[in-house]
Amino acid sequence: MRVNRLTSLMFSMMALVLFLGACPATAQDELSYDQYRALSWAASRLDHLAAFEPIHGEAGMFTALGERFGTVLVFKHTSRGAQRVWKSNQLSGIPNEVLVADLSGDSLDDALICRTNTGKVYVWSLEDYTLLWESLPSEYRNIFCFTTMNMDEDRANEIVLLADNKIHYIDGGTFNKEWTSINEFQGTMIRCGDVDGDGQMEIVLNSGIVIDSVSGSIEWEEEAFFSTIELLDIDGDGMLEVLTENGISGPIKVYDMDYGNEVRFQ
Ligand SMILES: [Ca+2]
Ligand SMILES: [Ca+2]
Ligand SMILES: [Ca+2]
Ligand SMILES: [Ca+2]
Repeated sequence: MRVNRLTSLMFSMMALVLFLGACPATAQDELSYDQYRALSWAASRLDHLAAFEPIHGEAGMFTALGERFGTVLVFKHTSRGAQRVWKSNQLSGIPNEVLVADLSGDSLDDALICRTNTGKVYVWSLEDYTLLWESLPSEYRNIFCFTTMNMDEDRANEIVLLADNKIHYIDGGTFNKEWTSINEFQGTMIRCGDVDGDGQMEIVLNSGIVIDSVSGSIEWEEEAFFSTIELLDIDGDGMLEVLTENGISGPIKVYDMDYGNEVRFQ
């Protein structure tokens, strides 16, 4: 009787050990708030660094770094430190920007995207870092900036590029080029959103141009944008404002495009 009880206790303990071993994340791996904030902060400030949550809900956080010797690296960060988990093949050119994005359109990040100084775009799966797509070597000479947004009817988000002075949409599911603007534009930062509340997407460039996403015609021009732009509904009216500031210092300007004016908060 006593032996039986001992045996069942041993089995229970073995089951507990197996159960704990099967749990991939332990509370000890979770980043502290300060660690999490430091990573998020650096990733939001640096074009060459992108941060993303583990896609299967494990503890910690990942960063992707486009380094100047021509590769992209992925690190896993937990409270115990950082560990390199992936390195790309040698890319054509030096990374200018890395982005983590949802291309499938289900609001979950699934892709790591990089543009290089030789006009190449690379897309890797966040699941296993397999190369999903790369642009042809001679397709673009210069990519000035890029972003992702759903620009058309299908669910997949598009990669939106300003390359060789034209705007291009690349479908995030098929990687077919779906649209190229006829007009030429300049800019070093690009954002997409419905900034005038008409239900249609606009493209905003930091050169101060707001472009209709269907016709490619200029809807609004303002020479006084600064180097950095972001689109955000800052006043809660349900419409995006254009927030612009210099990369280093100086004031911020907020533009309300449905009035076509800078906003002065009262
Ligand atoms: Ca997705
Ligand atoms: Ca789409
Ligand atoms: Ca609009
Ligand atoms: Ca607003």
